[in-house]
Amino acid sequence: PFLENVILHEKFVNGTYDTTFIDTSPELFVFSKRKDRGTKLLSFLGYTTVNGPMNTGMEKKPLFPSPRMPELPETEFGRGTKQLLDEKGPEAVAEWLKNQKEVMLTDTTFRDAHQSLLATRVRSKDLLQIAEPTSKLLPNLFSVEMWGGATFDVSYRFLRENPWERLMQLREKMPNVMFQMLLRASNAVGYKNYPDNVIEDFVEKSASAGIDVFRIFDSLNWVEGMKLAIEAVRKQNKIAEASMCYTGDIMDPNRPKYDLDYYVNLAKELQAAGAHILGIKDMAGLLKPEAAYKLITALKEEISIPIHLHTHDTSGNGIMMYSRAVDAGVDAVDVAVSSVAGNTSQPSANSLYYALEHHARQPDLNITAYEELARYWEDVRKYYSTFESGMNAPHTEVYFHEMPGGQYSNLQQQAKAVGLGEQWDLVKRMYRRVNDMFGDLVKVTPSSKIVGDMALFMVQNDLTVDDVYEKGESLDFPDSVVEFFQGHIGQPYQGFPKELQRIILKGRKAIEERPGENLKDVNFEALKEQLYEKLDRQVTPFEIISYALYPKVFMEYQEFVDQYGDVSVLDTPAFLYGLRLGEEISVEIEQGKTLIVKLVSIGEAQRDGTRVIYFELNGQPREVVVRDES
Ligand code: 3PY
Ligand code: ZN
Repeated sequence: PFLENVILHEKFVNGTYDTTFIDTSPELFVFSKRKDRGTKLLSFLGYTTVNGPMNTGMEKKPLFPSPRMPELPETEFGRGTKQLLDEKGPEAVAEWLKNQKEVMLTDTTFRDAHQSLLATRVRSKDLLQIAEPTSKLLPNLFSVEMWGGATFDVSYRFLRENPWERLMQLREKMPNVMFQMLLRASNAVGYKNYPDNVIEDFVEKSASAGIDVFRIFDSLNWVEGMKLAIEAVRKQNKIAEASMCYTGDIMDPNRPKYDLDYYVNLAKELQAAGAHILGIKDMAGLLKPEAAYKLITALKEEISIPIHLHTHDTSGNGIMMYSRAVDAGVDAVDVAVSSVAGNTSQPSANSLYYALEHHARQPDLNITAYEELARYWEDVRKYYSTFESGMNAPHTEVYFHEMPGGQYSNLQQQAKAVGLGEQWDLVKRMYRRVNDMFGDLVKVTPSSKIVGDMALFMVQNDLTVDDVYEKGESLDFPDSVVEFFQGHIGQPYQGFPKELQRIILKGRKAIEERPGENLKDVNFEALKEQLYEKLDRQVTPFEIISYALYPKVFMEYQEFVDQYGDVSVLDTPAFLYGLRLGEEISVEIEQGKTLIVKLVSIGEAQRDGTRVIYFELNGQPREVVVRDES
């Protein structure tokens, strides 16, 4: 904020400052609060105009047509599963689900689809605009998955918006269908184990802000690590969908670790732990059609709760797999609107509808509505093209590397960032080798990140598996790998490979108990005081839990808002690319209050790395100084 104050200072901008400038300008230390909302927004627009969507420099802003909106029926919201849950409770919903003849659908467009295709970058504005049509056109959905996973972190970190506001605003616009989130059990929406009372509080806040179905998983399928989260959800009278993550191949006799018995036993344990619904989380899309048939058939015989199946369509076999799962009696499956479906995302709702035509269990949905929603998403997806992974055809190699749909583009970015972009194929092969070396793991956030970190480490340092065993004593392994072998994210099925554990830990202590048992409860009152001091204002309970989960990310977000204001009001092209020369946009900063912003010109780069950007704000000339990061 100090730099921003300095470079926006009139004397500085006009070049009339001298060496006493800082000493004689106390206003420099009155941080950005004095800036009005218009100036803040111009500073942001100037910055993003100059630095582009990835902070890699000015990019030519493409012309985006306004997204095509579906025709909105002039009807009330149809009654949906939300009403059923609120009136009758979670057991009744589970019973109802089991009794449906048709396969029920969860639409993941608002969460996993864009987490998997667009690095989770879809902004609230684009979700809110289509929320009411979605809710009115698709009242028969089982649920809408719209939160959790990476959406929490990315909202604050990259989109600079408040994830709680997203949840609450969507809730207002979608009152009839249950909202679903992905909860990483004791890792909540983060990458590490949190103290028990943080998990309990986070679940309570999420439920009160609008979440109905919690899909809970542990990244090692360690039931011990899931029980607390399951209990916390049950306490809120919401639906605990405890999930087992699918890895390996139950049909492959050479891969006996994760066989049919393994999953059946796991499902029974989850049922006993209090699951209302069993989730099967096929996060990489490894479940093949005949395996799905066999798995669901066996589970239907062995457990009494309904089964909800999630997959990623990376291989291109998603629809065929769902078709076999439907034959075997799966109760619900996850799909996305067709234009953001397929590849690393979920299978297409539209395709499944037609694939099951004349099948007794064809989903009951308004296909015309889905086609209209697909047009909207086709247009919105273009905004975010810079975040696409480049995978645009079926990718059966996933059966080999087993990387989750949500990780693929992420790890690819990470590889590029450390200069391994050209060696991506090698990184993928190494990912599998690391998996095997680590004892064949379930790979999903955060265990997938640990495997990815190790793979990058080995490729970067030109190491083979033998090297790790032979030279391991002198290698400085990534922190996430060390913590994993210490047991800090839980215990893998059949334990750690002992010799490797010894090499990696170098005498550090490993635990076998639940990590949460060793973590002291967070003192929320003390956190509240701390935040009050830091922010100099009253804080909400939602802010306190966000700070408990992501202290650094949360504080950076606050600093950002201090400096630039609420940028969630901008349309996405302006948010990502800024303005074209001469372009004029209107921004509604609050109801009834609109700013008209025009970009007039961009000054030359200064020696200090800044530029002056000339705007018109409501017809008045205004200029801001921004840092050119390129
Ligand atoms: C997440 O944890 O974010 C996932 O989507 C895992 O598949
Ligand atoms: Zn997923």
